[in-house]
Amino acid sequence: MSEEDDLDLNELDDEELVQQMHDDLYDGLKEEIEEAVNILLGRDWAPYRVLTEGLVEGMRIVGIDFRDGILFVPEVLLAANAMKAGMFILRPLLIATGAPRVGKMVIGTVKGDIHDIGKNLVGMMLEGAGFEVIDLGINNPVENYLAAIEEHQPDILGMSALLTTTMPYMKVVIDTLKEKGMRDDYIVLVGGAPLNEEFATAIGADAYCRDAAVAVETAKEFMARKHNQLSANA
Ligand code: B1M
Repeated sequence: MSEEDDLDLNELDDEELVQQMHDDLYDGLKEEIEEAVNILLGRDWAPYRVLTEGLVEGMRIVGIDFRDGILFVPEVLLAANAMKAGMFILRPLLIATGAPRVGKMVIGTVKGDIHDIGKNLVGMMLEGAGFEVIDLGINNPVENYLAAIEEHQPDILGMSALLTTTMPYMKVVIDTLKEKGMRDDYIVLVGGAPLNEEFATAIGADAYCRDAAVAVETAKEFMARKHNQLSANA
């Protein structure tokens, strides 16, 4: 039995445990991640802190070694599965805030792109802030967004892209909304690691959201503006 197998996560202090989570995420160890999340929650860590310091930071490290060719797709998939298992535990805690309904959002990852961890996180955080979230999943062609908008009549359309090759597809969606005369009916928020504010402006989105917390703040801000406009026009 290796030294690793003997490791009792309960015996680690908070800092060591978070460090161990980064290692376990890197190694795609789902059960260890689940255990560590539960231990930190048991030590009264706020779910958002467990998420950001334990999981998101761990995935950032995975991303660096993926970029540098040290980790490959199969390993990163395992890391993603471990991260999702941790998020699954945190989800009900993040969304159970009892916040009043503040708006509705349709969100999905664009066509050609299967990354969904960031989008899922944004969805969770928005639900926690009182938004109703309709998640279209990954690899969405423009038709999916249009159908969801028609069916659910959201206030906000959110799009996620993690690849430089898929981010231009967001413009296809926005241009289609323009062609149909629907663009101004919705707040369009975009996000994903390769994007920035200039890109969001260039494609005609309302705002770029750097992370899930910014997405929540931005969504709330736009909803407040929308309500102010509606009451001014009443
Ligand atoms: Co991929 N991948 N990947 N990958 N992957 C990246 C994105 C990459 C940067 C890695 C690297 O080289 N460093 C690179 C893209 C390079 C580029 O385009 N410039 C890359 C590549 C190249 C690829 C493949 C092409 C690899 C291959 O096959 N050779 C392939 C493409 C598949 C496809 O989509 N067609 C691929 C595949 C995969 C896996 C399947 C193995 C896996 C995805 C599993 C999954 O999502 N279920 C994977 C992963 C995990 C990553 C990295 C390591 C991590 C992404 C992640 O989950 N981050 C990633 C490296 C990186 O991003 N640094 C990488 C954690 C997450 C919390 O952050 O997604 O940024 P993020 O989301 C944030 C914000 O961006 C923002 O808020 C979130 C929460 O704070 N946000 C939004 C995101 N969406 C938003 C939407 C909004 C608002 C905010 O709407 C309003």
